[in-house]
Amino acid sequence: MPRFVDTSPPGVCIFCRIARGELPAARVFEDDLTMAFMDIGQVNPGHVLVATKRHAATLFDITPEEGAAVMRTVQRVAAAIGDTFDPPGLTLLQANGKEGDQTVFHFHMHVLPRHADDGVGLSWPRK
Ligand code: DGP
Repeated sequence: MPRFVDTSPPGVCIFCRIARGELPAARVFEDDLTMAFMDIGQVNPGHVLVATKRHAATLFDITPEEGAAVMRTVQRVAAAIGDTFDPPGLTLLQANGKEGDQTVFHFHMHVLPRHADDGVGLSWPRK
């Protein structure tokens, strides 16, 4: 199974700092294993990240329980995005490794509302 290098210096992972409450974030949901907060970059309005609370760098570092919990939270968040923004489409993205476009090495999934001609294409997640 391929694994990817965690490039974040020990102890300074941004999402661990958000999980500990050391960095501000617009949180929209949390449970025992996961947290959901607005992406600082907002590719489209309502762009949310769902992350594990525990530090796990990539897909290969989460437990099956964390994976299931992340998808439960993704479904909740997607429903809330639907109620709030009523987007006609929704894209999920989960990046692994530098070459896979991962920039924060703490497992997370993007939940992104989509609209016709919103300019989000193959260059996702950056317009
Ligand atoms: P990825 O490239 O898939 O690893 O996504 C990382 C995302 O994390 C990127 O869309 C921007 C977002 N991000 C980076 N730093 C922060 C931060 O300090 N707060 C929040 N809310 N989001 C952040």
